[in-house]
Amino acid sequence: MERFGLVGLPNAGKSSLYNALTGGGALAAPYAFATKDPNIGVAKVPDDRLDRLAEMSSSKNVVHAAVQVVDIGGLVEGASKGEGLGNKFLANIREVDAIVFVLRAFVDDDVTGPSDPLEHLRVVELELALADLETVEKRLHQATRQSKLDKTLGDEIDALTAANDALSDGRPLYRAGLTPDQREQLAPYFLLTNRRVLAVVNVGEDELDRIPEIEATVAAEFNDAGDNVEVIGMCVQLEAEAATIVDPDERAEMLEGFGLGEGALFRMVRSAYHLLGLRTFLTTGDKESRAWTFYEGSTAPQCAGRIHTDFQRGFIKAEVIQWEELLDIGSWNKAKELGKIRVEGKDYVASDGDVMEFRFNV
Ligand SMILES: Nc1nc2c(ncn2[C@@H]2O[C@H](COP(=O)(O)OP(=O)(O)O)[C@@H](O)[C@H]2O)c(=O)[nH]1
Ligand SMILES: [Mg+2]
Repeated sequence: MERFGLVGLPNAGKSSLYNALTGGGALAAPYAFATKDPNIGVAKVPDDRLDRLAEMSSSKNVVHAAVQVVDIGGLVEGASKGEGLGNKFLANIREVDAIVFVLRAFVDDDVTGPSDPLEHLRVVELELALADLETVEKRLHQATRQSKLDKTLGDEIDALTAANDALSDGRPLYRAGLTPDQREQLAPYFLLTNRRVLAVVNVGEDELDRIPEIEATVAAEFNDAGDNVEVIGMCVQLEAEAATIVDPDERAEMLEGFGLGEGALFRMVRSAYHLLGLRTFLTTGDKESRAWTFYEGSTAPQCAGRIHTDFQRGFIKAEVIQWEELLDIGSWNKAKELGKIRVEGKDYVASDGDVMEFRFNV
């Protein structure tokens, strides 16, 4: 399962956000395999398409896609030099697939620390960039030496040099304008900033009407990051309170009451999921409707393998229809009678929102 790590300075609201995502009624997924580590939890990925297909099929069981969320504590100014938890927190970040920055904008005299999200951003980015710089300098030195004998290292050295230039200026790699090739060259080093970032700006409950404005101010700071970064403003405290309300109607009422629509948690999880290159295909029937995660660009057999490795090994064909068309027709059997279900072979590249059934032999 893919992992998101929450990263930010003390008192930014990481643990509150973590609880809202994994502990409350709204998003927490009741998965038996949820780990016992108090800082790792599972959040389900809300998906309206799944809910509607489940209704169409009168499914007894509905299973959402899910992601792991990790509350990574210990980032303080000087962490890259061993302050606070130092390298331990850096190691924890290396293990996640996507980084979620939590940047504080709320003002509260009882909670120590700065309230300027741009100051939070500056410290967080500098610490991560410095940690990456150390890795890149070491490897660049080594690769330059090896290149005297090994002529194949030219592209890697080029990528390392570009990375070194950006990081020396304190600029994270997602802002460095690296080409996809260069990012690929750097992939083996698990650099902290060679990934996409979702930045959550935690706005105070007394400033809800300023959420769009504050979000835009932070987003403007990322104007050199292209589509590597997305910014979402929310009031973590209110979202966390809403998440403890188990009844969906009551929860919606509370969020509406604050003018927060469906709440920002759903949007946040969907954005993070998408930013990671994760996509969803669906299966539906009277027993179960389910959302399955696949990586963008996966073929039909690879999707089948998400369900069971036997499905991938013995793959014969996939029957496919987009969710919306299926919903319009009203049932799988009817869609089949009408000839609307496509038959696809092993080279078919799946699309987000495909409803699929697999034929295989074992
Ligand atoms: N007023 C206010 N306080 C908040 C908000 N979000 C978090 N806090 C408080 O700030 C403190 C630190 O939050 P926490 O989630 O533990 O931050 P962490 O150190 O990043 O894990 C706690 O006392 C929270 O209740 C918010 O949106 N508004
Ligand atoms: Mg915490």
